Amino acid sequence: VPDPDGGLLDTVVVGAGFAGMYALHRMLDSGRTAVALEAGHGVGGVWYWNRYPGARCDVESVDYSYSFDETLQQDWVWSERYATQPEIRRYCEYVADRFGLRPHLRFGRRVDRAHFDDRDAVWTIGTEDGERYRARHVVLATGSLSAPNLPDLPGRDSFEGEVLMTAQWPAEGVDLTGNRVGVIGTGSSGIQAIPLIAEAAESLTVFQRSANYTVPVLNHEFTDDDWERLQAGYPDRRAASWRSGAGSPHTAYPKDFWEIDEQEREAAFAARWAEGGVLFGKTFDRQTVDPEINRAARDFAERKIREIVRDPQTAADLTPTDHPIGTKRICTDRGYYETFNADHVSLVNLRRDPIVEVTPWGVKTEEGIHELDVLVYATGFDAMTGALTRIDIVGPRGDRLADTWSGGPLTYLGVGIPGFPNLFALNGPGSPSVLINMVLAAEQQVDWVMELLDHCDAHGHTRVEARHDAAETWTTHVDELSRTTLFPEAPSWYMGANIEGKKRVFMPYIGGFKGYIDKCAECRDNDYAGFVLGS
Ligand code: NA7
Repeated sequence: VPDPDGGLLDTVVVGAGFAGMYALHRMLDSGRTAVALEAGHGVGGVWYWNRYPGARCDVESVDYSYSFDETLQQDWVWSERYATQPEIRRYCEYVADRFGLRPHLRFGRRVDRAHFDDRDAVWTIGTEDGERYRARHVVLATGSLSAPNLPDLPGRDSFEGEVLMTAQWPAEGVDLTGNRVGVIGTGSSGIQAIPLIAEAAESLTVFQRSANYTVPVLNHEFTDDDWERLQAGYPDRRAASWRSGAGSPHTAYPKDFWEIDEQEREAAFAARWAEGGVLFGKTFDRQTVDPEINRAARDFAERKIREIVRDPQTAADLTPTDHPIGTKRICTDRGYYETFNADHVSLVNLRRDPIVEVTPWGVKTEEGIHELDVLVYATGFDAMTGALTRIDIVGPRGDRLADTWSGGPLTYLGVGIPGFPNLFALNGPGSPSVLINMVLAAEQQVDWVMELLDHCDAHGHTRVEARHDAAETWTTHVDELSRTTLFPEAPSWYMGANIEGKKRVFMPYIGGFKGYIDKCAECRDNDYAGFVLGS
């Protein structure tokens, strides 16, 4: 068995995105031996792969960045309010260099198995190329939106033109000039890419299964003055973020929706819309809880669609019908609705005119044939669990993670998984992850896992495993909390609804970042009740 690191490691980290890099940094910093195995040929995780035109984070750059090192925070200068994929990737590369991670990063390694040997309490982690690593602990920093979903459309592989996926866009870019392009999928990725694809292509056909709400991103470059103000404000901004519900310093309109009149509500929505970005989805407290507040927000957003899109049928088709606003991740755009006013852009509403098959020449729907040179799949991810269950993870009693989760994921605090000792998921199902700023979420979880490992070492425990009953209780709590909101009404990827055959359960913890931090602290302060510590 080739063991490139020649011995037993303290920890193998799977993935070198934001979470994996921070986990590796903390492990090394505390004197543990560790490597991070990464499928990509560079760091960044989703920001390594998602190179489609227009790819940009919908959380502001000054929030979607590490907070653990004040000098890093002061030294790195973000150029825009919302950073593009290339800039985020450059940031990740910079962090890898600055913290000396490179000697411990192994690129081009896609982990496909992790088996626990009960006799010596060691994990053997394998890559697709047949390498084997042995470690006491495994940290799964595999990402919540990293396992791409390529739908199994009839005739899919017969298409003779170029096939692209937003989640695996070619590094060298693609020149779409003069091409007839089709895009399937209108989530965040499709909505960011479509205006730019339309600019380049001879014609663009958008195949939409569900319309989504999108808000203009209103990005801008930072001036020197902006940056000076932002840098000075970092301590307060971060402090507010750590106390917040979503890991960023923003708050809802200061007054209750029901205490103000129609005019003030309208002004509040208009002000949020004018600020740009996803926060429109949280203009008022309880907007994703109270159906009437939600309806008011929807009415405002839907009026915007009708104001922009000239063709009434297209405007109606672009209006979401299947979910309260904000219960699917709200999208942000630059000129998305305007794109549909161009003569060379057309929208196919798949609910009225479904895809029959993909043919060598394009896409056949019930009402016609759409001839294409390029077909782009912006069809999302097997969210939250996909990256974990695609790895053959087997615990000491022979349990396979993918099987034990077939009825829905079971975790304690999103981090510990019963049946799988010494293995930790970061931003896993049952943690707030995709509902909040995932960079701070990753920092918090890594710090918490490090404390747990240090506690085990200090007390001579060589095994730590989430208790089954604690995981059941936590997972039920996660589910019950979601039911106090409108989120379960949406057929979203939060619910697993975008993947055929996937159990529909609301996967992220919706009790907010601060609420989650408190739950984790409570567990620690109770001597990690909820985990079995032993040897
Ligand atoms: P999303 O938000 O899951 O969007 C995927 C889109 O692809 C969505 O419109 C889907 O429609 C559509 N889709 C998926 N499968 C099909 C099939 N079989 N036929 C037609 N259309 C399909 O993924 P994104 O990459 O855009 O964004 C993911 C997150 O990344 C985003 O929220 C940000 O937080 C970052 P559906 O809505 O399922 O009907």
